[in-house]
Amino acid sequence: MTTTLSSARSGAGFRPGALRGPLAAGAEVRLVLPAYGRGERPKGEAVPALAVLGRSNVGKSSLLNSLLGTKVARVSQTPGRTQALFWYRVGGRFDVVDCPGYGYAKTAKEKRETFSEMIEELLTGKDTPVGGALLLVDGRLEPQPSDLSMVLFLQNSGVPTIVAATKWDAVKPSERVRRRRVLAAAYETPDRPLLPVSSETGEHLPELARLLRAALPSPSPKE
Ligand SMILES: Nc1nc2c(ncn2[C@@H]2O[C@H](COP(=O)(O)OP(=O)(O)OP(=O)(O)O)[C@@H](O)[C@H]2O)c(=O)[nH]1
Ligand SMILES: [Mg+2]
Repeated sequence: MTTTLSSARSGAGFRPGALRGPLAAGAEVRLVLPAYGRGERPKGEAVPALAVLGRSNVGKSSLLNSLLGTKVARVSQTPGRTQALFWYRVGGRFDVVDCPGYGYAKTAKEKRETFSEMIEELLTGKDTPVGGALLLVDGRLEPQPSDLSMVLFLQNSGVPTIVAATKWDAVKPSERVRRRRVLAAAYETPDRPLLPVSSETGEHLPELARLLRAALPSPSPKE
């Protein structure tokens, strides 16, 4: 299944490179593969990939939609919405992979295990090793054990990682300084930046897009 989303981009009010969709910056975004099983990869020549990771319901699909400026990924109030690894190709240059969330107990055990094997293979596998990870943590909450395990796993696997604290619009201005300090103490290192973001208001999305683009390997000369 391949869905072309150029039609969504050409809607009224779309301005290439504007705040809307700062990661896509006007490029075409296509769903190239929903992967349901281990080892599934988009056909053809591989391009660098960014994995979008985080607990169920943290706001991965929403953030992707805001970063790409499309309604490409399905969003839900119910956790466990994303049930495959969705590979989106941006301008034919790089892939962004929307992953199923971890930590949702109601997803069947077998499915959870398959997802977690698929994510591990995506992050550490030999074919198409991922270029980097965007790890989302809930900006409203104290650091969660599953997120701390994930960040350790990424670190031990040598996957370059950017952490985004989501739903920042829902953190009271009076709590932001303390919250940010706590999150930074848990996740931020000189090599691993942390940015508080909101898909609702667009706060810090241009900065996040810049960091993500910088994390991608530069195109080879033939491009
Ligand atoms: N206030 C606020 N709510 C948000 C934000 N981003 C997402 N949400 C809400 O959080 C819920 C989950 O969003 P999703 O984007 O589906 O989360 P997900 O991480 O993709 O979830 P799974 O696919 O189930 O793992 C939805 O009700 C969103 O409207 C945000 O920036 N601010
Ligand atoms: Mg999702």
